[in-house]
This record gives sequence, C-alpha cells and structure tokens, in this order.
Amino acid sequence: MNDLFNYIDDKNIRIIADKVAENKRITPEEGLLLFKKADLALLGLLAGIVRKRYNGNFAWFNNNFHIEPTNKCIYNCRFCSYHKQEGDPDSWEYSHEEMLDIVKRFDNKKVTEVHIVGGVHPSYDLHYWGGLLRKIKKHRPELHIKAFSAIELDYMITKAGLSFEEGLKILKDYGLDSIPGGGAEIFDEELRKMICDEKASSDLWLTIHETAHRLGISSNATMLYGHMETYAHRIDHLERLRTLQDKTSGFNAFIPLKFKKSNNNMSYLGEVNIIEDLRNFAVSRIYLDNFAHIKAYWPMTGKDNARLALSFGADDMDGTIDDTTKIYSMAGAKEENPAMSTDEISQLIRDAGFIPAERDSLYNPILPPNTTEI
Ligand code: V47
Repeated sequence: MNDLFNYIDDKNIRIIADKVAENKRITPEEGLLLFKKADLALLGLLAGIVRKRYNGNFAWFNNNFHIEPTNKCIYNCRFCSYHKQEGDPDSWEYSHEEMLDIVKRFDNKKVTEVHIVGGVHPSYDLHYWGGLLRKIKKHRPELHIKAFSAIELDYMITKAGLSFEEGLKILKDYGLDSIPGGGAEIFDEELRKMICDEKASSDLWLTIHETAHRLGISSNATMLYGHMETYAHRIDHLERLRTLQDKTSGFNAFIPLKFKKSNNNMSYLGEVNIIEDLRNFAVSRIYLDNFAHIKAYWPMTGKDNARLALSFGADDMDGTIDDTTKIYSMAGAKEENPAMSTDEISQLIRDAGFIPAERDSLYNPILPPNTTEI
C-alpha cells in the first residue's frame, strides 16, 4: 500500500492505484472503473508511472513524411472525410513516378521514415504496391517504409489470390519494413457494423497484424474513439490488443485517434472534449502495460494537446510530417498544413518537462553526431 494514495476515498480505485504503482496488471473491470470513476489528476499520475517505466524522462519523435497514394476507396466508412469514389472531381491518384517525386523532394533532408497510407483503390493488387516499395528502396535504401493499413493489405493480398502469410512475405521482399496502425477503428463487432460495415472485420485486422509479427514485420495499433462507443467498448478494444501483444510483442506503439467531425456522415455526433482525450490517453497507457509507446499524433490532436498528452501517458509525438498528410485536415483538424521542424518539436517536448529524443521507426535512439548515449 502506497501512502501517497491515502487520499483516495473510493476503495476500489485505491486498490487499482496500488496495483499500478506495484506494476501489477489491471483487469478489464478495473480498466472500466478507471474510465468511469477515477479523477483526471490520478489518471495522469498513474499513467506517468507506467510511462516512465518504459521511457524514463524521454519523449520521442522522428523525422518523417507521408505519401497518400489515392483517396479513391471501395469502402464508404461513415466517419471518413477522405474517401472519394472513382470519377469524383475531388478524387486523386498518384502514379509511381509522382510518388517517387515526393520521395525525391526529401533527398537532402534527414528523414528516416516514409508513412504510406491511402484509400483502398479498386484496381491494384500487391504487385503494383510492391513495385512502388521497390522503387523507393532503390532510390533510398535506408529509408524505413511503414506502409498500408491492414484494410489495404487485406484487399491487395486477397486480390492477388494469396494467403496473408504469402502476401506479407512478398511485400517484405519488396521492401515493406513495418505496418501502420490504421483500420482498427473499434473492434466491437456490432459497433463496427454501424460505422464501417464493409471493411475487414476485427478478427481479420488482428490476424493480419499477428501474421506480420510472426514474419518479423512490426506494426502499430490505433483506436478510433469519441463517437458512439462506450467505455466498455474501449476496454474491449484495449484488451484484444493487450492479448495479442502478450502473444507476439510485435506492436511498437498504440495511437488513440479522436473522431473528428467535419465532412463525414457522422458529423452530427460532434466531438469529445480535451478532458475526455486526456482520460483516454491515460487509461490506455495504464491498461496497455505491455506496449512500450503511446503516440500523441499531433496532426490530429493539434500541437498544444499533443504536448499536454505527454503528461497523461503519451511518450511519442510522431514526426515532423512536413505537410504531407491531408486525412485529418479534411476531417476538420486544426493543423491544416501539418509540419514541424526538429527544433519546434523538441521545444514542445521540453515545454512539457521531458527530454526530446529522436528515434528511428523501431524506437532506437538516433544520437546527435559525436555522442555515444542520449
Ligand atoms: O484508420 C479516419 C482514422 C486512421 C477519421 O501507425 C479518423 O504511425 C478521426 O492509422 N476522425 C488512419 N480519425 C490514420 C492512421 C495513423 C495515423 C498516424 C500514425 C499512424 C501510425 C497511423 O485515421 C483510420 C481511422 O481510424 N480516421 N477518419 C476521422 N474523421
């Protein structure tokens, strides 16, 4: 029993606080109780304890950029502001050469990662996308390619008539290094039907990530929150991720994504407030005791809120981005042309009281020249 928690009146919350401080795993019921009853200050304290175990006083960022190959998508998820049908005047589709030109724009910049995610285009299978990866690797072999959500992978691999294992092995040979966390949305099957009934099921999302982990391809995980879900749905989502991570240890980071309301079919729901965002960061940090990193994705949260999230369990700010993503500005995020310099992102981290540390995509520190430790 930790004296620090003597002030907590609620017996059950007190038990949970002691468990977290003693590095014991909390149950789904306890996770739910934290969402329902714990005050924000306590959540921040507990999340800070877990955060520190993995990350000390560091907060991570990388130098990265995005490619969004197309917004044409066979699916019509109700929360999505990005998707357009083939033929829509607002749709786009880049050729391999145009995407390679985006990569070349960074030739003299110290980026370490390209993040490639777009709509599920009806026409292309994994050899088309694999060809793109191969061209990027030929041009810049050391650039880490984090590409294709499980939803895109499901479509391109199935279209090629392959099993997930076969398809992922082939993509790895083409140059795929890791997989981003998109498409997880919310795992509860009933809710998934209501917000994105056409796309890969929760089980498929988890199977694709598990298969990737077995093949040595690590990945991220996301959760779309702040729409119709209950706290029980969030805990169910976190529980399924924690269970898979126990099995594979293949997830690098968890990224909570707050539903943004502009220009989509769920606008009428509005958006949850910053307190709810911070509570969600903190409970996720506490619950996912086997995830080393929780990412505050600043193009979605905004810079100020990402900085604040560092005190509620987040330890990673994603990257410099350099104005290469539109998904969130199309959904109404404040950062319309998201870009930050290394100095700016480092200063945000210092403002929150943490030590900025540049990382590669697998969270190895990138040391400034002439240093041997961070
Ligand atoms: O799966 C789409 C979300 C995701 C909206 O792995 C929305 O490093 C809120 O996964 N409001 C794609 N969210 C983006 C993604 C991602 C982003 C940054 C880093 C990483 C990573 C992954 O965006 C989708 C969906 O959950 N999304 N529309 C919206 N209106």
